[in-house]
Amino acid sequence: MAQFEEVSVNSKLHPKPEGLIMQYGTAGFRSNAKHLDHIMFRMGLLATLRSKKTKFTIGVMVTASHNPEEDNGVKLIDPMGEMVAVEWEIYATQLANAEQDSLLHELKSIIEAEGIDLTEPAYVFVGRDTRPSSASLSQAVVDGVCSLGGKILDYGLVTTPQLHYMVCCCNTKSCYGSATLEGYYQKLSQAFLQLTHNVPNRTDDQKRLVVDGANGIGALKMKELEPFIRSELQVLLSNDGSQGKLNHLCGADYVKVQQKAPQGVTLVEGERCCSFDGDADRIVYYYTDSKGSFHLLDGDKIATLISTFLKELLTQAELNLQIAVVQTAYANGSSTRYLEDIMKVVVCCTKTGVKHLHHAAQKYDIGVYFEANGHGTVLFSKAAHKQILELVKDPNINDERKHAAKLLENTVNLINQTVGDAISDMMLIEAVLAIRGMSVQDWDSIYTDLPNRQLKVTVSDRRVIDTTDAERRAVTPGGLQDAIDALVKKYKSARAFVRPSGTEDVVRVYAEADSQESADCLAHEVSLAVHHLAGGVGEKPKPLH
Ligand code: NG1
Ligand code: ZN
Repeated sequence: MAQFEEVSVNSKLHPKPEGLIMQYGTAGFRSNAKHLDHIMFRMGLLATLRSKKTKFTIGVMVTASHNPEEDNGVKLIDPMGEMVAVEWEIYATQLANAEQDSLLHELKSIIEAEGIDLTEPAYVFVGRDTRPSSASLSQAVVDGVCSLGGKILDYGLVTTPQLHYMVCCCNTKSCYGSATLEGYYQKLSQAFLQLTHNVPNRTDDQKRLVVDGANGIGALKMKELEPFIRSELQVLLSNDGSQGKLNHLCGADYVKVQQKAPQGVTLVEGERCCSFDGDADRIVYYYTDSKGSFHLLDGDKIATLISTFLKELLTQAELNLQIAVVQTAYANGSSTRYLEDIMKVVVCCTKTGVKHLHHAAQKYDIGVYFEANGHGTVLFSKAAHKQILELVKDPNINDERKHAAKLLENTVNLINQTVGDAISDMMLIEAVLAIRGMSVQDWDSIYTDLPNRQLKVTVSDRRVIDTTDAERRAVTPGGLQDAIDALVKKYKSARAFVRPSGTEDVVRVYAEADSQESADCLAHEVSLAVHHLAGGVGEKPKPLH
């Protein structure tokens, strides 16, 4: 067939370095940008097949999120804006690793296994972040799509969640919104303004927010959004990409892991600040208190704020909908305890990676999911959304119920339900704080985080670590879990676990305990156990103090 001929010719322009093996991981493919050209071309091919198979538009986002600027990556977006189905992750890996002369064979075997009719049309949306390598890599995706006769809409520079949003809008025939940047800003900002504009007594201080754009795409998009929301929120943008390097000493990952303010942000006592990551699908908040201590409000605090707000609204609206919070093993123990014991909310724990949280959240009327690192959103089931809309229109209910229903309706419109979205989450958090008249300190004091520490250990093959129980226990290598259990016993209120990263070639170690010193010691001791029992490479991990 002519199409295969074209694939064959064009793939030679995007050759695979022989022997290079890559895995479609927690967030697609990620590595140094110089290894990715062939991967991009092939993901263009795969997205085209996925579109032909599903008869929907598929998205391809070129980004490496919070990784260093030199890296890049790619992930596929399924029709409703969710991460691509797991079975197709396997095809992605097969296609990516096929040597040049077996690419067509691999492609044909996917077509056959899925019974794909190549005469079906295919539509692919492409987007990219601000990395220097992203423009040429996204062109490689375009080449792949065109080689199989697919049609492209290239959105150019967009945040990851914006591209997810576009895909969902397109495939719902604009029911979710219009598939343009203007449409995205209009929908979200209107919901935000409706939530906030009637809130009494908001001072200028309360309307001000410092935003660290990580020198990335989020900063560009905040500039575009700003005129829409100016009347209710004054955004002070730093790390806007005009000088600094992407994610370098700034951004949500830096702030969360280092537990300190990013470069370029001078903390003023009590002033609310937030940081986006490199593709603006994560957000964390922070402030400094009168003693100059740094306070981080991460994904767990965000989930708590939002779920508490929603639960109150459901009570006021007299709506009987089940709300649940989905977390991962990285959720701070204090947050889980607060949600379960005080808020009486259902909490469930899944494996790391947004797709796991997203799927778990879909099981509830309202599923609030956040990773501790600040990636998250809220999902409303179709039935829940319908009940909210019916209540808003019901002429026979009192003002309090109507008001609560209206707030719920605007919350549904404000949140990007396709995936975690720093811009959308930021506006929802700002709206909730305004409506509830809370300062950032009030929010922070809902519960106190247990001190914690995250470390990385390099091992020769991180796949030797296999886990169970939502990654909270290591099954292999033998003896590792027993060693961790023995170490945890030495400390008060302690917990620790290890898992292989899906985005970096390291093993991650997490520990929490009743003091920072204990958390640090425990994390270090667990790192030593990993180094010793799981094939550590190089020097033994050094103590933190
Ligand atoms: P890995 O590298 O698998 O730990 C990291 C984050 C995930 C997720 C992905 C994708 C932590 C501990 N892990 O995954 O939560 O966000 O990146 O970006 O933050
Ligand atoms: Zn990201």
